Amino acid sequence: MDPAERTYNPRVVAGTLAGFEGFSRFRSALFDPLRSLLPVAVEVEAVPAEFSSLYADSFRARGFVLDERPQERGRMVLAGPFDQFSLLAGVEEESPAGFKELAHAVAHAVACRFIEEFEVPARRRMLRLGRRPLIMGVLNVTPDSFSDGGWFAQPDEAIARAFQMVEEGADIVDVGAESTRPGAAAVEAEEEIRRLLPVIKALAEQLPAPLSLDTRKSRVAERFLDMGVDLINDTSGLEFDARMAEVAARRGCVLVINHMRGTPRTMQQAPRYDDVSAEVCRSLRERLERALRAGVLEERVILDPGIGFGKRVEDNLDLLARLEEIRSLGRPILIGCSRKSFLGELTGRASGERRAATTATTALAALRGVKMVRVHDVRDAVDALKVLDAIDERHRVA
Ligand code: HH2
Repeated sequence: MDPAERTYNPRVVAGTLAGFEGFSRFRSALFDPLRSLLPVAVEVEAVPAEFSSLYADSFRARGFVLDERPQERGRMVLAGPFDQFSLLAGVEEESPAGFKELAHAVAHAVACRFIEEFEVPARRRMLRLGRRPLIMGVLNVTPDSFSDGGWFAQPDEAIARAFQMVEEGADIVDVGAESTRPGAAAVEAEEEIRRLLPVIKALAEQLPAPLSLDTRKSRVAERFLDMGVDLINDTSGLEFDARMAEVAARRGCVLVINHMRGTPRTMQQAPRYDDVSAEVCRSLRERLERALRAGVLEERVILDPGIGFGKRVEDNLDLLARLEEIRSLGRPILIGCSRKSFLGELTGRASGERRAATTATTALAALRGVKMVRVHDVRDAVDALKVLDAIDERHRVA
């Protein structure tokens, strides 16, 4: 070949570090040469002022790069390749005081961040959460839900809708009888049970998919766990009813802990965060620990950052942009963006016309390692995930 005609055609290809997260060309379950090199940055907070420069020196001595700026607020950011973080799990030195605990916590967070698959034991079956997120279909047996209030308030309609969603590809059906839309009034437990009873009775016996119950009340949870519900989806994140964690522990159900600030009635009254991702992570961590103290098995907990629950549009966007930070808690993530008002604010569309906007969030969630998406329009999510799967398949190493 004439050297003048030769072109080496050099390109940064998908599958190298630049494209590491999206593609798996050089990876397999057993062999992952790039993981060890993967650059990772970890932020920690609440570092005691008197120790921060000692800790920073200890990390530097182990080859980490430190970002000095955030230290004023007790924060520290350290960066290095994945393998270097793994080595922190082996730190044994007791000096400087407290460094060992910090090093172990950091190593744990990094190891958790890259967990790709979870097995979550539900009461009657195992939920396998892998590369493709599971689809949780929404069934509101309420007169007043923000997007579908009253559509399925009659038991027959609700039951038929649940079967239809499973036929369309829903992996789980989430039934709720109390709207948590902003400004909604609380519903008494008796009324919630009255609305749910005929629906759950039929579905627990017949639906060929796990059943989730969206409730904040332990009494309601208990009533329907006895009937065969597999998951409790507590939108208040154990805040509303102090007995909820204990009931979930005793009955051995899966527990979804959702982040909500305030109550549905108050949550949209001037919510404010300095760093929404860090604050939601911290709060979910505390609630996870509360659940564990009550006896809930860690392997049964799913975490949800609570899109729209006491958050401004920019907070929801920040959370979605930084969804992967929550993965450091080591539990699968669920998100629910379906038809929510921030999508209306971004697109100018009414709740019934937010399907395309919702689907964009489903695709994003899948690419960010979310393990479950809660949607009203199941078919849209199924189609979006099929397309992503087909693209991903082209790059997968068996
Ligand atoms: N969103 C809603 C209800 N439950 N549960 C979890 N885990 N995550 C969510 O984002 C979530 C949820 C709100 O949506 P919807 O059920 O459609 O409305 P309403 O509360 O008005 O019934």
